[in-house]
Amino acid sequence: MSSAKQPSLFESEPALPEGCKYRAELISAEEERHLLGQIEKLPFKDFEFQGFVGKRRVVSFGWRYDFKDRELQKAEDIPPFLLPLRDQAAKFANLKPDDFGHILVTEYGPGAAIGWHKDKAMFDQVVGLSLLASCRFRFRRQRDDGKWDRAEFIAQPRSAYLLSGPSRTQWEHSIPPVEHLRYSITLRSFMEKQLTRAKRLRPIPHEYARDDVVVGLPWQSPGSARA
Ligand SMILES: O=C(O)CCC(=O)C(=O)O
Repeated sequence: MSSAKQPSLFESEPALPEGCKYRAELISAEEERHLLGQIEKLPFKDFEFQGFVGKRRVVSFGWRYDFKDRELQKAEDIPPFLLPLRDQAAKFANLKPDDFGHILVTEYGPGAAIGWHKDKAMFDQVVGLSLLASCRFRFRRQRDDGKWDRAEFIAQPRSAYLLSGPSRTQWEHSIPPVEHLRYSITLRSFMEKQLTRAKRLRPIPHEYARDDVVVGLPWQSPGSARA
């Protein structure tokens, strides 16, 4: 499906936020199997942020955001098996493959979730691919009257979503606990100035790096922050 909106059963169901695009079956079942075969071998690390260990495990490539030093740092090069996917994601997002200088692979074991957050301001466009199992992908944005606009879609295995424009910068997103093992591959482009600045910094070698942050669990009360 190339539209930004999934079929709506109810008139009142909100459309997806502006700048969000969903594409079912971005990759084939065979491509998914191949990716999973390679992903299994990755040295995932428990997601950890300020002493909290989540049920997610992550690996970063290209660049990573260091939450302690609050800056981009060089990570292991993007491995060859992810390059064809990067090409497909770039086409989907109308970008060049090289624009995606950062790729995060996340493993969600049953019960794992990601809390409400926006991606860090240094990132620009975001493409997320889902593998193996589906999840609810939820959006929220607080209105001036304090109430929340909400939207969501089901991210099916092999599908991709794009977050750009307001869906990326104004809306927070979260994924409630998944029932079955799910992997996601998140490709992020950079705001130009941020990457230029990061490149001036001395690259810190990382075999594979931890990344990401939970900002309040999805079932907790609203707290706004950037992840
Ligand atoms: O797993 C996903 O599709 C979402 C990942 C995400 O929101 C993040 O890593 O910031």
